Amino acid sequence: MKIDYALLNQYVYEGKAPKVKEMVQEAIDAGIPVAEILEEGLIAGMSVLGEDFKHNIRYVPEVLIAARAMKAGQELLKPLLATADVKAKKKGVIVIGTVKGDLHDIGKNLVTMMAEGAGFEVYDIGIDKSDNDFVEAALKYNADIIGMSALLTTTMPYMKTVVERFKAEKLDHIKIVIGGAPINSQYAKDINADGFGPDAASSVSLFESLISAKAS
Ligand code: B1M
Repeated sequence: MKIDYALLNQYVYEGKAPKVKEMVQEAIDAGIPVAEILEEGLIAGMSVLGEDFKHNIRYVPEVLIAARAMKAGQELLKPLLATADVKAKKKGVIVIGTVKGDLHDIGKNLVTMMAEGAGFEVYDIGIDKSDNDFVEAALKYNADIIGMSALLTTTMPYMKTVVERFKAEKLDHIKIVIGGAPINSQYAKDINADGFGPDAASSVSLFESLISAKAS
């Protein structure tokens, strides 16, 4: 069976949650790989909307409705990423959140889903999180890795505050990985983070290499 990704992209764009759910379920039933449905069906639709949002062709309410539709699709994919065999032995503990002042959570949720699917124990602390929130959660869950997300150029500097707080608390054994549309690897270096995740799949590979480096 062939999935009409252009149509699924259109449904995400238009925020038609029931249609998105229906098509994602069809794709799942047809045995399409989950990563493909995510990338080509959901993320691609949201990217087009992002461009139109940027050029004032679409506005916040429309983006919110699309985000809801995208989440409806993600919910169906989530259990498939957390398969039984990867659950058996956890690879490591990750605490993830979106930084203070920032309410964007779609990318963070994708990273969470993929990391859980790859066998990590992930604690998603949500959006608008302070350095205190990250430190408290890291200690509470005995984290190996902190994942931070920021989508705004105005909130990305807060990542530095969190990195510095971890250094001040002498929590250097906890690795810090950052991601989000305005972030790049140079910025991660500049603020002394341990890595940059350009997308969900690469973030998971990075988590794996940080855990193996820690173990060796
Ligand atoms: Co906002 N917004 N938004 N928004 N929004 C952007 C980010 C923007 C680029 C749009 C634009 O102008 N083109 C722009 C930022 C401009 C800038 O800072 N330079 C913007 C703006 C301006 C705003 C507001 C200020 C708008 C306003 O109110 N005037 C406002 C701010 C609110 C706030 O946060 N305080 C706002 C609000 C919103 C909504 C609430 C309407 C909604 C968010 C809904 C939600 O998240 N629940 C929204 C959305 C949806 C977007 C766009 C359209 C899409 C973001 C998204 O979900 N992308 C976005 C435009 C765009 O990015 N094209 C935009 C899909 C997602 C899968 O990608 O998040 O990049 P992304 O995640 C990727 C990677 O970056 C990486 O992996 C993910 C999966 O591959 N990654 C990580 C992300 N986090 C990671 C963490 C990691 C590792 C990897 O940790 C280890």
